Amino acid sequence: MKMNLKVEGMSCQHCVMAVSNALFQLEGVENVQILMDSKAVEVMGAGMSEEAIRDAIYDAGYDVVEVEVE
Ligand SMILES: [Cu+2]
Repeated sequence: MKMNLKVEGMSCQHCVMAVSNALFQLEGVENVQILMDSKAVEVMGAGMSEEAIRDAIYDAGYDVVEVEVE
C-alpha cells in the first residue's frame, strides 16, 4: 500500500526529519520518502491508517492538504 500526501509547512531538513520520524512511529509504515520542494510525502507499508498518518503529521506541526491512496 502506498499513500501520496501533499504536506504544507515543511521549510528545511529539520521539518523533513520531523515528519519522517513521526510517520515511522506509526504501525505499518515501512518506508517514507519526502520531496520538500514539491511538498510530496510518500508513505509505503501495510495496514496503515490514513487517519493516524494525518494526525501524526498534524501533531508534528504540519498540514496535510491532499491524500491519494494507491
Ligand atoms: Cu524546518
